[in-house]
Amino acid sequence: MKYYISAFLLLSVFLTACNPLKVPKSTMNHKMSATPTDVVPTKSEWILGADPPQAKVKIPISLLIKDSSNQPIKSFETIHEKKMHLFIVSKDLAYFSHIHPTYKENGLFDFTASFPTRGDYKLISEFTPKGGGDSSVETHWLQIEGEEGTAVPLVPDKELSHVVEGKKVALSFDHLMAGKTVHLIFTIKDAKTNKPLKNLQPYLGALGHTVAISADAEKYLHIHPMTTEGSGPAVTFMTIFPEKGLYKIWGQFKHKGKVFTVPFVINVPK
Ligand SMILES: [Cu+2]
Repeated sequence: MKYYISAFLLLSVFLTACNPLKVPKSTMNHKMSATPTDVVPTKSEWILGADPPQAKVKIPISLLIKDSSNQPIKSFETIHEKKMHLFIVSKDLAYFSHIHPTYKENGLFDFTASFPTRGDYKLISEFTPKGGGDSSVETHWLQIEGEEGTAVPLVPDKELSHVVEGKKVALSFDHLMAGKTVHLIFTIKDAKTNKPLKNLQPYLGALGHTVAISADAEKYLHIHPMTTEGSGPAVTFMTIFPEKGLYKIWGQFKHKGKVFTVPFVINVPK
């Protein structure tokens, strides 16, 4: 099997528990001799430009990335066209945002974010210090004041098909089980005509990006497609869900110059 990865490799992926569970790049390049994950240990300092931070207001936020001896890390690899990818989710996972902080200097990244309602939000930053083989992740919980929203319960989708911005997106799996390699297949059609979309465009250097976060927001997976070729209608991703339970998944794709995001809630069995 082309995409087979060994038990040894799975083990090495699990050992990086605090980092995104991802398949090492060498496997993504379809080589069988996968190198173990190579993550540079980091620390972070999050600096808020508002105290207390309020909902519905643009808040400047800085993020300082340091090495394990508290020195700023100064250079970063450009991965998928950016030096840092940052995801913001609300505690109930109803809110999702994917942004790209600006690198200033001396380990400092800047961005602004506005939060829809009062509550707790998790900020998940992903970056690769120069020379690191795999990405490092730094996260931060942020408490936002202001108007209360309505908490949305996380319920598994009855049907794995959603219409978003005129696209009908279906999600399927080959073998969904915790701790096992799974292929996620997104199939994208035009919602009106039901015709498969064959002209998807690369978004940030890949045909799509998928993020999966566990119900408690503790487990984070950033998944890229199996190949860099193709343009739809099917886009296949491979990952390993570390534990059973509920996960929310956001698939992001680009069509006619516009990025669209399609969320799913799934229950991963043991
Ligand atoms: Cu990104």
